[in-house]
Amino acid sequence: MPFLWVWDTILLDFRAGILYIEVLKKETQNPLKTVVIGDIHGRTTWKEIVDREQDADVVIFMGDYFDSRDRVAGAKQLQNFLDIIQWKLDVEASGKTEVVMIFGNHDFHYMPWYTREPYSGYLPYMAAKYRKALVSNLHHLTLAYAMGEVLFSHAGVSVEWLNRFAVKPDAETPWLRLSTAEIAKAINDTFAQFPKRFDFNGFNPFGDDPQQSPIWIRPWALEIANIARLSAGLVQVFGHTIPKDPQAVFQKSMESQGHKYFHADLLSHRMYLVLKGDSFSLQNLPTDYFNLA
Ligand SMILES: [Mn+2]
Repeated sequence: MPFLWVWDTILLDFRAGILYIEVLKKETQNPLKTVVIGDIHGRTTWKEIVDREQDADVVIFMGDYFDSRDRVAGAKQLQNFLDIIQWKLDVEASGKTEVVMIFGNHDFHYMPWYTREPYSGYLPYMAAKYRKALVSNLHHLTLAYAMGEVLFSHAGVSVEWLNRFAVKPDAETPWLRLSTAEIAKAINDTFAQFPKRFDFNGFNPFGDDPQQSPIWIRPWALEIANIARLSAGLVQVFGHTIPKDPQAVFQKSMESQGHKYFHADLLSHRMYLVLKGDSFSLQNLPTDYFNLA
């Protein structure tokens, strides 16, 4: 029955056509929305962001929950961290939003294994309380998070640090050939087994050193370390370093021909990043007239 066969095929193709268009429509109309919140440092600005962005599918905190830059009292910093944890538990229980909390260098010096000199903002009289809060909530924190080809970490991931310090699934495969998810897993496995490998290393006092760790490296060192040595499609999002001119830095990231690097330490500018599908945008919070610096 050639006619029916042809008819059937057309119908099937037609059905497949409709299905394809529908799937495509769904993806372009309602892509995954990810909201990226910069380094906290005791600030409650994250509450304004999550209030505005209630349709977010994923909310990512870039770390550094402690060590205020604007004299937020220690007890308030602690409460703010616990508020973030509680909010994470609440929205995750609702099933609508996934919350990712990245671990930063200003959280690292309160951990039990840390034996070196603490750095700026450290509060000795709060250290035991912060340590307890961090240790008991460590399962909520992560060093690296992969979403497709986008890799989130506090400061950025350098292949030089990976080569020297990371627990690698197999020694034969170069990092260039590993997926973003495999890189994130290697980083998190390293933290679970050898947390001290995230310590400050290298010679530049500011951290601008290509072998510096994912909680310490600065953008310049990160970019030069990775050229042609990590997958060209990799996009990295990091906090840790406040860009002076967020708009200009964002524009430069958008126009980059190689790896793309997005700066997300934007809370002090009252800004944050949104990733919808695979397109990034820079968002402004309304001016806070009660707290103008
Ligand atoms: Mn930092």
